[in-house]
Amino acid sequence: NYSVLTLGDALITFNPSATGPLRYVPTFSRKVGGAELNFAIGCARLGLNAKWVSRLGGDEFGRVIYNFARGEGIDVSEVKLVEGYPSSLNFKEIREDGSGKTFYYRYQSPILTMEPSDITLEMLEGVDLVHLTGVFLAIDPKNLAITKQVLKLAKEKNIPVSFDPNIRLKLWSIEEAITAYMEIFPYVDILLTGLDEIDMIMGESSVNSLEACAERFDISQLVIKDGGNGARVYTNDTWYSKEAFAVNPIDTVGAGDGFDAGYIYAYLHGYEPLERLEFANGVGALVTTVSGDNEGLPELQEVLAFIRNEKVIER
Ligand code: KDG
Repeated sequence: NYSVLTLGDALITFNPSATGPLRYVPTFSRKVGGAELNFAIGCARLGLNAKWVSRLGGDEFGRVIYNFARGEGIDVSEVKLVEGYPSSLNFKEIREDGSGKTFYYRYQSPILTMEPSDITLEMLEGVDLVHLTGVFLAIDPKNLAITKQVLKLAKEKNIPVSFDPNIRLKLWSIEEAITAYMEIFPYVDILLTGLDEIDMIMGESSVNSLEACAERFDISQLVIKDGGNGARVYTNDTWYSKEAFAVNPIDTVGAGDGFDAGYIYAYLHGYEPLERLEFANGVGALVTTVSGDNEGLPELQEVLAFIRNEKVIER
């Protein structure tokens, strides 16, 4: 079986009990979120081995996240609970079309206790792909050094790297983000980015500028996610595109992480470019049909049935 490793922060996510402005929502469901953790859960549900490197609060909420990740079958051997650092919180506002806003209460994330020296070659033993995202970078300037340590060791071991910029402008400015990405992109083999994000990073996302970006950084698969409009990939000097599946979204948060997990599963299993996009679109679409950042992440049979439009016996 294939193994992936990811590194990142997690939060307790409070999903609103009603749609509309948060100030009118009196109750919330306590859930778990975090872009890289969502990715790891997505991979594990599809049947990959997923190792998640993180630091959690040494409080009750930290234990909720730890137990949740463990329950999903994720390798948490590199996750530590840190006393004195409360877990970070994220309150979500959700609108009728499933889109939303994020309100972070994320001041002294436990992940700030991590150092580059915490990343070792042994951690990468047996790993077939490393996946990183810009959320971890956005949390603290020091996280660039940790990310680069992972990337250097991955290169040393010839492990392919996928990266999702996951721009979070509530955590840093676009200028800070671009400066960090320019240091990361040269290490990236598979870039999984939203169309709006690559637009912000490159200044424009014309076909020419995207191809130039892939060539400049030697990115072998430049994957562009465009939500309900589908996705495309530029690889081996060719563009492939696949339309999205039509669903009624109720909570779109986490769809991009699901897409990433689906794409990486399909890539590791040798799917062709169009099949990778179709599979990833399927995972992303299913995520949006369930409330929560990761509850809708499907198991393998579920995605296969969905993309083949097979009837599933429900009762
Ligand atoms: O991609 C989904 C994430 O945004 C969500 O789970 C919370 O990690 C998170 C963040 O910082 O936005």
